[in-house]
Amino acid sequence: MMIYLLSLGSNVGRPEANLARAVELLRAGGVEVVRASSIYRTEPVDHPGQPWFLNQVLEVRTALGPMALLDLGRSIESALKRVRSVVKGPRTIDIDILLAGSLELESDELTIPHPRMALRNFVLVPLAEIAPGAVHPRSRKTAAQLLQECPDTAKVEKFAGPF
Ligand code: PH2
Ligand code: MG
Ligand code: MG
Repeated sequence: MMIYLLSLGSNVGRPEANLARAVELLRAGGVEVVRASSIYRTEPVDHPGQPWFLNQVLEVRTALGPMALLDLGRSIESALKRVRSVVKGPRTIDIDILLAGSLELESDELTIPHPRMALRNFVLVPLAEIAPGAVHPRSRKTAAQLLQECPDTAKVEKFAGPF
């Protein structure tokens, strides 16, 4: 079994329902949700002028390897009718793999740890809520440390939870 930390984000349609549906579809795909963070309302980064997001982080346990989990995430993104029109633009659901224990992986399709996770409050706030001691294998810093040192100034507000 593998433990992963996943980041979910949505800012199109009904974001809260999209997050819930994504969790349901992950479970149906053989993924056990161990912990779910609160849901946060977050100011968009990288591509301003789009609606604010809802973001959540999940700690999950599954027999799926990283590529199989990536495929499941993509199939859920398709099921929720994600349209890739603008890079880093609005989406019904985005499912990103942040961490997979001490695993480091770099391929054309997938990089673990997620290359931008340490730069984003919308990732680090929910991550540090449920897994403050999770270690980033490259920097060897914990999620709590990464959050303290994060230069991002985009706003992150509690929307719902803790669950
Ligand atoms: N995702 C992005 C780009 N910008 N901003 C917020 N607040 N939340 C996101 O999930 C997000 C983003 C690309 O994946
Ligand atoms: Mg993303
Ligand atoms: Mg993504």
